[in-house]
Amino acid sequence: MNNYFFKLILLGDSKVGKSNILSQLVDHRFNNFFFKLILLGDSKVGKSNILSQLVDHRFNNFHDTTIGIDFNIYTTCIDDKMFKLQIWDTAGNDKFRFWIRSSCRSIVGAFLIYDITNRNSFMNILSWLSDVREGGNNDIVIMLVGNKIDQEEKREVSSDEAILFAEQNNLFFIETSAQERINLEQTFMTVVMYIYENIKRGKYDLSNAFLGIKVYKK
Ligand SMILES: Nc1nc2c(ncn2[C@@H]2O[C@H](COP(=O)(O)OP(=O)(O)O)[C@@H](O)[C@H]2O)c(=O)[nH]1
Ligand SMILES: [Mg+2]
Repeated sequence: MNNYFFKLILLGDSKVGKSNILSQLVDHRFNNFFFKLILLGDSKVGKSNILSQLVDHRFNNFHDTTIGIDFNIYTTCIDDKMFKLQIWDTAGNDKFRFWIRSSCRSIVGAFLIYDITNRNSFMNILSWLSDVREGGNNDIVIMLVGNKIDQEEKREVSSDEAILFAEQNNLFFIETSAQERINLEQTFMTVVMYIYENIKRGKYDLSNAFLGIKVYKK
């Protein structure tokens, strides 16, 4: 439980040490990989709660409007490797759309989230997808996420329909409940493992600063 939330920014020339100041402040652990990911989707589909449940096991019954764009850090382990995920949470309204679109530029993975009890939020996935495909790099890994499966009786989007959409658009697909903490780790692990496999297969040009991946050498 936090009493206050302050939003601060680090500014300065490239290579003055901004990122290192932040990572040493937030976590002192050694990481092997750093991935930059983004959560997209209409307002109120549950993006901020998916992130806060994943990172802090915290669920908020009220919709707390995300200010523009925000991020949280989640650290996970596969085999003997540490992965630091910087996960960007966005406000789903049009006021911030330009900002969100330009943020997609340096992202390696995106989660397109809709609310299974709100058909409109599913219909809008197509425009979130075009933001990612137009703004992001070609190799971006994308997962379609149907949230709020604890509200089965109010469901407006069938799993079959979403699976078909995911297949047609070459997306991973999963259904979650932020409230009940269902499938949250699996959602992120699926994408992280796929990116990790791509790195091992040499699919990425790791010298590209806009790739959204950093590989740390010991
Ligand atoms: N029943 C249910 N409600 C949820 C779930 N996830 C989020 N909510 C609720 O949906 C509303 C919007 O959630 P929020 O995370 O702020 O959505 P955002 O605008 O996409 O960040 C809040 O009232 C949450 O309590 C879920 O998995 N199940
Ligand atoms: Mg939010």
